[in-house]
Amino acid sequence: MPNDVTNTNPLVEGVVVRSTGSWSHVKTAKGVVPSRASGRLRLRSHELTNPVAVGDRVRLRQVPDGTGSIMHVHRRGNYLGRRAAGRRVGRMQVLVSNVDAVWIIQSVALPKPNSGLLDRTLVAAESQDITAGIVFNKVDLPGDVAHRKVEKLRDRYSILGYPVFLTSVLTGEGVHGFRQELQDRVNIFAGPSGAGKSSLLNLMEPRLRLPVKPVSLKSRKGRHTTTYAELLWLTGGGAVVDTPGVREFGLINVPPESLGRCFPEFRRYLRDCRFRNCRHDREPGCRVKKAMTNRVIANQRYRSYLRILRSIEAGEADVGR
Ligand SMILES: Nc1nc2c(ncn2[C@@H]2O[C@H](COP(=O)(O)OP(=O)(O)OP(=O)(O)O)[C@@H](O)[C@H]2O)c(=O)[nH]1
Ligand SMILES: [Mg+2]
Ligand SMILES: [Zn+2]
Repeated sequence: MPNDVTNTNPLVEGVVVRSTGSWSHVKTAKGVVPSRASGRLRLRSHELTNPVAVGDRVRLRQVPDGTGSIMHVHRRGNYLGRRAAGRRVGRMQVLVSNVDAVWIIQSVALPKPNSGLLDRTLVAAESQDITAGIVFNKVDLPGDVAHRKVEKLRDRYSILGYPVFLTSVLTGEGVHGFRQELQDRVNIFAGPSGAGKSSLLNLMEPRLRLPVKPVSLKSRKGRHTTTYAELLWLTGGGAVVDTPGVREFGLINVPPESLGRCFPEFRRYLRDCRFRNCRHDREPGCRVKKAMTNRVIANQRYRSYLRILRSIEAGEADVGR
């Protein structure tokens, strides 16, 4: 914390466009100001690992050395957040705030699709009423089995109303249609490392020159090339937040009784369950379960729901221990 911050330094409004640990870049009317959260702000936000996230609208005090001290974060319209991993478990890591659309980018292979990660990210978006969509990238890669799997996934999710794009950075297939969806919105690219989030952005906006790295052939996983979240402007309007790849997406701030609402295909049945607080698990008279038995709700999605429910219930039990 710079000690030359005084009340006489000017206050400026801005938007956080990059977040790297303790430093945030804030775009103001006078340019980008590297800034840190004020001590008071850091103290007050003990339940977050990052009191300031990309997308936040903030008020900062300018310091003569050209940096800023973030005094206030304006109320977030929404956020995409996950349970922080490691020692900070139990706290929330906000990946981005004030977004219009979350895009979950996965790949046909290298790394292969992960529907658990997909469903969890969708739940995080749904819990905040953020529009979500899915991209399966690298359709140029060979492999009949992999392609059939992706086609099944496309059908499973597009029937729920999620836009699904099949793209290739190598051939350009599908990229134009996807690019149109991004226009004039603030978007976030989320997904596992190596799926091609930064590559897609480079293809759409070559001037960005974001670093990309080949997937490890040994582990068949990405190498965590993007190391911080950054808001990047699109030509003609709109923006994308490129994020570091995630291995897992722990949910936080999603109470077990509201998880069903985060599954769009469950919603029409929720009112008809016998019990108002039905968790659609072992309760008698559960309409969601009946719809699953009647194959109106996909078995995979219901199983995914149960897995997420169990993990949230286990997380709940952690509290106060
Ligand atoms: N064959 C093929 N390779 C691709 C495609 N898109 C990206 N790649 C390759 O996949 C690797 C990983 O791409 P990145 O763009 O770094 O992936 P990322 O999702 O940004 O990864 P992180 O930053 O680690 O989260 C690079 O070697 C890319 O060249 C594609 O459509 N087809
Ligand atoms: Mg990247
Ligand atoms: Zn039920």
